[in-house]
Amino acid sequence: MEMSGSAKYHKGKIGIVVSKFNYPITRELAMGAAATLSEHGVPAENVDIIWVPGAFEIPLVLKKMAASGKYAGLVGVGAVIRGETAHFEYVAGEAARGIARISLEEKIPIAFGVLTTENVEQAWARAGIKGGNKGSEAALVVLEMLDLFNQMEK
Ligand code: INI
Repeated sequence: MEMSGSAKYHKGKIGIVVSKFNYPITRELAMGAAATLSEHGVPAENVDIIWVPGAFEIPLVLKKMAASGKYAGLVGVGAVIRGETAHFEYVAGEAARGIARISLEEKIPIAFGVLTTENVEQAWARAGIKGGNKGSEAALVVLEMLDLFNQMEK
């Protein structure tokens, strides 16, 4: 995904909430997110990574982190794979709805880095093995949104 290239870190902590379900795909997404934050100058001590059981649990932990007031922005990463579950729609839908709602409620950027794919091959293709890493893209979106908020305050 092309970004402005201007995204840079300003202040505050960034949290990454990552689901264990479909590990090690989700590990690659979380590492992609953390690497991108580091590349853009976010010090490692300002990045918290928290593991949750599945994508369904991501919003609750994001909510607690956002409500703590300690975080400038958050990233939720996970992998929901249709081929392996009958309740794909519920898990993916609740993760997306929950993340969107918390971002609006708490007024901080929270990027949706949860893969929703038909099969494991598609998930790996979006986890950085063949190029794009959705966790990395999600982290960049948070930095770009923080830049935007900074501009809007001027
Ligand atoms: N959680 C995922 O993150 N990805 C999945 O593909 C998935 N599947 O296949 O079911 C999944 N299920 C677990 C779910 O997120 C919750 O942990 C569980 O329903 C308990 O609340």
